[in-house]
Amino acid sequence: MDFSLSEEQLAFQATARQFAREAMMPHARDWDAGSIFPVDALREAAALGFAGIYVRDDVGGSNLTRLDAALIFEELAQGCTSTAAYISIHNMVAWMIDTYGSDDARQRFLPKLCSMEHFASYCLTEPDSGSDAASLTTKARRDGDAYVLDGAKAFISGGGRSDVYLVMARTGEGGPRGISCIVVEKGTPGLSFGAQEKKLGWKSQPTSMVMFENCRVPASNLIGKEGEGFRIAMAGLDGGRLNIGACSIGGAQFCLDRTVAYMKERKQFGTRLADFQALQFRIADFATEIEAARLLLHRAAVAVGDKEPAATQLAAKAKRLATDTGFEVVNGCLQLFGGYGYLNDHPIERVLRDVRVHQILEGTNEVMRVIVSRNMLGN
Ligand code: FAD
Ligand code: 2MC
Repeated sequence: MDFSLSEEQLAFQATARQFAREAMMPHARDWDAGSIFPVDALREAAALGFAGIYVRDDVGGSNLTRLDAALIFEELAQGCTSTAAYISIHNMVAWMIDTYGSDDARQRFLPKLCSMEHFASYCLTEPDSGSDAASLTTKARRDGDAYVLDGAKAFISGGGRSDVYLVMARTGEGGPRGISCIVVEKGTPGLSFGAQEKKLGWKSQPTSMVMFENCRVPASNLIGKEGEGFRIAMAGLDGGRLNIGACSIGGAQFCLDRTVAYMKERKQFGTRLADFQALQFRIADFATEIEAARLLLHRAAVAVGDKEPAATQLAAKAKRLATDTGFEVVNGCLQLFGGYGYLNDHPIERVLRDVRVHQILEGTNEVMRVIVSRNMLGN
């Protein structure tokens, strides 16, 4: 086992850190307060190679590994957790098209996704199909050289703003084997959007329903083969779950660093917070838990990258641990800031609102436990 990072990894980790500090951190509060989707900053991130991190380079991708991506997302999340998480979803879609799409689809969609001239959304969840994703009912009917989609997707990140919607739709039998993965481009007649959802966090990215009514797209927009859509969606999520975990760890590290500095300054009972052993022990535990979650995440990232048989299990374990740890650490840091932690003068309450949803989306943490325990019990 080699726990050291290569020269190259250290270099793009430093690039991501610098970008997060200079181009994201100073604006994150305004993006949150104004629900601003920061298009210019996103395109700057893309110019650094962060929009197609593990997409092949012939279409503008960076051709890096899953571990590289985890390093990058941990840094970006320190700048703005919500915006980093959107970049993660965009990367998931780009990877799915790169890995399973035809050459024609790769050439049509990926260059503009890698530069973020176009933004992407991942459309799996429906109003009546959340954790039980294979029960989805959005239909795609083959009609000559087209698919015609009817149905609705719920909670779609980037909804209304994205240019490319990667939609899991039913083309065949009930259950996971009747699902296909199809690109729908913004502007297609029959594609429409619900109102923007009002959320606790993740405010720098829009979320809405995405509706299809007699929505006709070229048959060449099919990604992979008919009936492979569920497996493609799950394979995408194996990587997405790693990145969401990395975003939680980044958010937690950001808050812990600020808390340590605050404890050295803030005095009560004539002494610094840093001198209370009860509080010293708490930050020791936070640092230990972050390190443990990060290690498992990196282990899972290698497993997903190398397509190890245990990859899905490890990704589920890592997502569960990293997002639970992230939330607990950020919440603990807020406590150490006392009343000031609750005010939006400090960034901790924003990060708390942003990381909370990581325990729910890309598979709830209960679903992560379903994945892990099913494998243990053979259920
Ligand atoms: P449900 O599935 O109804 O679950 C309700 C509760 O029951 C949860 O606590 C769940 O863990 C628990 N539960 C369900 N089944 C089991 C079980 N078998 N065992 C134990 N507990 C169980 N989806 C997309 O496709 N694309 C997106 O871009 C996207 N972005 C999102 C952005 C935000 C801000 C949010 C909030 C959600 C987003 N989602 C997106 C949807 C998200 O993935 C779902 O909310 C999530 O998968 C849970 O589905 P649900 O909300 O229908 O909850
Ligand atoms: N990679 C490849 N294939 C996979 C896979 C994976 N990680 N996981 C499952 N499959 C295959 C599996 O092998 C099976 O294939 P086959 O039909 O050839 O036998 C098929 O998919 C069906 O698998 P299951 O029998 O395990 O399916 P089940 O219906 O029991 O569901 C479960 C499994 C609960 C794990 C899945 O429905 C799930 O992950 N639910 C959570 C949904 C979710 O994560 N939503 C996130 C939406 S995106 C989001 O929130 C964003 C913010 C972007």
